[in-house]
Amino acid sequence: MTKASSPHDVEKDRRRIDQLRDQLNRHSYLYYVLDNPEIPDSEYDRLYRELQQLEQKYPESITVDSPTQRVGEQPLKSFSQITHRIPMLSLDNVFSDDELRAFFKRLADRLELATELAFNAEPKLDGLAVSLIYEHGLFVQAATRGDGTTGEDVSQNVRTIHAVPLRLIGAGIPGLLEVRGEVFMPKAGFNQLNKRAIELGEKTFVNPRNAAAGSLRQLDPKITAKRQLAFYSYSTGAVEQGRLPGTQHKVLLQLRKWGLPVCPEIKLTNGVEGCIEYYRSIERQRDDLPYDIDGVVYKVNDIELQQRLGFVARAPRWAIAHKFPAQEEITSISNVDFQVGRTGAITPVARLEPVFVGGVTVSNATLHNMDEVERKDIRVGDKVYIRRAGDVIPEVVRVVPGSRDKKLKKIKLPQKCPVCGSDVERIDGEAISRCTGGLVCKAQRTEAIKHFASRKAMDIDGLGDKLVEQLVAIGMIESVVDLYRLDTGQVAALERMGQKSAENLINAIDNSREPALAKLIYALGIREVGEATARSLARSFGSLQAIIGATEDALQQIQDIGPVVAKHITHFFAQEHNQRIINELLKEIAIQSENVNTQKQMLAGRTFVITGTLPNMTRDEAKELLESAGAKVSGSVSSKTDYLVAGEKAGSKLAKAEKLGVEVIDEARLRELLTA
Ligand code: 9MJ
Repeated sequence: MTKASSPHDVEKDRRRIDQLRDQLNRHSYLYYVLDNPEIPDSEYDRLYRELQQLEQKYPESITVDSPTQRVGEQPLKSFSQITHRIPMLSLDNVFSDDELRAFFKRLADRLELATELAFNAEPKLDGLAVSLIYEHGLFVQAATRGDGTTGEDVSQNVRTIHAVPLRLIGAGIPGLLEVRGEVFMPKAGFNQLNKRAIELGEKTFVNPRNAAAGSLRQLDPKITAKRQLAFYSYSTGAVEQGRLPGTQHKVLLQLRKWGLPVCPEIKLTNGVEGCIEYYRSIERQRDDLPYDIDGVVYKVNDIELQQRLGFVARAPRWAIAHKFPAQEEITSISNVDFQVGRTGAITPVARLEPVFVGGVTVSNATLHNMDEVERKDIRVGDKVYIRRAGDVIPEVVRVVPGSRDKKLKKIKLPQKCPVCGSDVERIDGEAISRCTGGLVCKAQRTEAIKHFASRKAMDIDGLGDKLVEQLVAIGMIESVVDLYRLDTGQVAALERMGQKSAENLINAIDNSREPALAKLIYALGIREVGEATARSLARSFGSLQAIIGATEDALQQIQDIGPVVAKHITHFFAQEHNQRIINELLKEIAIQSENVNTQKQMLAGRTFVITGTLPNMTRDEAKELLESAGAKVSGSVSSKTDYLVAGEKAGSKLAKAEKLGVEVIDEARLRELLTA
């Protein structure tokens, strides 16, 4: 039997409810707005459960701004329409520095200003514009932009977004405040959502923007609540019973103080040159940012000047979006070929009608593997979206819906290797099909030689991909051993080759005759043996003979080597043609001796991230030094990072490290750590 609560206990519980609600809201603020959490997620969850339990006991104490009240019970039948108090505008675009300069000139002429104008520069988030209404600090409504005049009431769904505060904090909050901003899905949440969709055989979203839109337009808020949506504020609409600061920048800082999230990358800049500098800096950071952007926005900072400038049609004269070159374009597939890689992997490649995308002309795009071709139902002749982001290989994203006007044939995997005619096999459960020809296959041989010569392997300067293809095509080399048997005269006789370049090439080949063991192992191109594994093998076994003789069990004793990699290694050395090539190769080269595990692993267990340009070494060199001292080198900063090595032009990683309190060191300090 439960004991009846005394009035004293009830009072205590109610105080605890208030306290928990405030604490949880504060921790959300620290997490979403300041990006500076004080407690781990598990502690947040514990406080949340405690509040939930107490609220169940005292339902009359539940307030609408309680963090437990984000997800409503009832799915909607449809969204109702909301007329915006002040129309929500869109932005005009420019795509080049010249167009931007013309925009600035129009501004200066209109304002008759001689001095440089100040602008607030902001990343242009690729999500959905929404308007949030706060009455006396309490969240009461959210609407989509719609056609700018009327939008849809998505209050139930926006409530589920943890970054959106249900109650504002601090002083001077207007009686009515309309906050405008972008609801978006961070890249991590998008990748996770699509990964799950693929696992469940469901349809994937084509990009984070569509995923955000699809999630916000759910009639059932429980579905929206499961999607990782975020929100950044970028302007205000209606304001009553209160005042806002007089510049765009200060308004955003004020919103942040009231508990609303604002993009951390906003910046005050001056004049056109300041804006262009900002554009370049954000463009450099683009791939590292945790969310998708499609450009930057500049807004005249002074609100009085904004008012003087006014609007044209549906866009303000005082703001402009400076867009990045489109990363997605439409073109058509003229053919599909199958390329054979170093390990025999057969990749379908789409030949395209050339299209300008992401700043370059693209005429080939990867289709990854046959599972992807099936899933996206891509056929020759289809109109497709091509995507090229950063340095990533262009890919076919999807067929343009409704564009297929005739019966196009499905793409079939060839049963024989298109290069050597050997059988093609596909291991059950793997997405990749492979040519079984091994080094009999000219394509595999060519790729193996390219890899062998590459910078991180034997580093043969001047022996680029094209030259390797040429040498293999005319039969001058069949394997890597033949490289060491070339002479200057032969090479000089090649097309587009002179005596001097031939001499340089032969010198570069000669310079690679004394490789470090780790480099040689990596250069052999054993499946799934990357640089780090090659280094571990070299360090643990000390000689090529010891590695060749190692059993799978012995190999698995090494860090990072599991049963699959161990099998690839023993399989590689068991192949007769590989044995033959290694024996021949050893007549041509002399492997530098390796000190087995004698090097002190003084940085074992430490995780480093390297960013920016270091004064005296490349990032690869720094990585190599760190790894040989036992450290782990990671690509992104997290709470697990011990040190960020930052050089010049360090970007978002530096900002993130500072935020997380990760120790930031320079090259000099890195050297100290390495020699300590
Ligand atoms: C985005 N999409 O990030 C505006 N936007 O301002 C920013 N959009 C905007 N500002 C006025 N940062 C209308 C739209």
